[in-house]
Amino acid sequence: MTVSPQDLRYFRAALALGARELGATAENPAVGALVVKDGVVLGRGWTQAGGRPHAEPLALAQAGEAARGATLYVTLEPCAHHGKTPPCADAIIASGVARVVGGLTDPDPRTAGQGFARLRAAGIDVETDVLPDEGRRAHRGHILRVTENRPMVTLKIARTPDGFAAGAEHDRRLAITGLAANLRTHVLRSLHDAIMVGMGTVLGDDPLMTVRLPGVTRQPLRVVLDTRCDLPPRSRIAAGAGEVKTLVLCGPGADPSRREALEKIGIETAGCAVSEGRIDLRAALEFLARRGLTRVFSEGGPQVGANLIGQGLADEVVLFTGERPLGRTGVEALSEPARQKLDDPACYELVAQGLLGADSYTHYERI
Ligand code: AOF
Ligand code: ZN
Repeated sequence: MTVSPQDLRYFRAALALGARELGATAENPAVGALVVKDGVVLGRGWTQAGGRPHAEPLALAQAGEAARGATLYVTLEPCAHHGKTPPCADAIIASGVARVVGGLTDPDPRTAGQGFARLRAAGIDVETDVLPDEGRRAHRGHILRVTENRPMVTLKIARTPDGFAAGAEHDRRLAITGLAANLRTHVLRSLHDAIMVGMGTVLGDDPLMTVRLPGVTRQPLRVVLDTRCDLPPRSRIAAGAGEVKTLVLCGPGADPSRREALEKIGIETAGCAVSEGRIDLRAALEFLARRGLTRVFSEGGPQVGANLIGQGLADEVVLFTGERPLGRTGVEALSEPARQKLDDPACYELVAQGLLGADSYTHYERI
């Protein structure tokens, strides 16, 4: 049996279901599952916020007895281990489904092929690796956390059409993009576990780094890369730390009394390795992965962005270009080497572009 166009349609629907809690399931992947028989969808499930229950048992429970003889579409290999929930592979076998159309093998060593193998051993007809590019995109955070000990990183850059992120010193606040692009930014934030920002941006823009969308209440963790622990207690990030979880990563030389002052107002601080006077990005990401984070949204500034791209750590890059030129010199949004790397087809693929009101966007994925 092979995968039919109809299968691909249902598999895409499962991917869309999985995306429902994207940004809220860490440290688990956001998986989607669909139970279908004779062209009728009998059950739909997706990994719940917090990572459990998993997608498959929910879809199978909805289908109930009718799952016997049906096809289960699932965007990632079903788990084979007894973790915080029993193995999904066993639930699938018990449900009596005849066929499983599955995505990529789960790199989690507790599963790593054993989920599919167990289904086959039980006589279920199993297809694997369906739509691998889409599957990798959907589960990139989980895959990178398991295979590279770091979360995936989406880097957002906003620039004027003449290439600046801000005016020169003392003139940094600058509205580059309009409402549509700003709303898109909030949606993107909401699809990540954490929002990461460098101290330059905090001092220059005094951002809030929260999701402000009607109906969205979950706030990603705010992560500030702050070598010397300079975060001003009066900054908007520090002032709001009571309501939104905030983590300051600082270097070993940071003044302990400053760390204490931040801890007192509800900000978590942690020491992190430094390289060339800045928080080492790889070390920072490894720290976040150990905390179970899988998806990080980096918003600044140009220095952090250039380093993420330079070190091969910017997995997706969303570039917003506003309509009003700065018209004078300022802070470049993208360093020359970073721009070259983005334009290099051996390094990045342009996966989407379009307009958002008067602004434009381009979306790249690391090869
Ligand atoms: C699935 N379906 O919907 C998800 C899976 O600690 P546990 O028991 O929740 O297991 C966590 C692991 O399960 C996680 O590392 C990943 O390999 C897998 N996630 N598996 O069958 C799901 N979210
Ligand atoms: Zn599972």
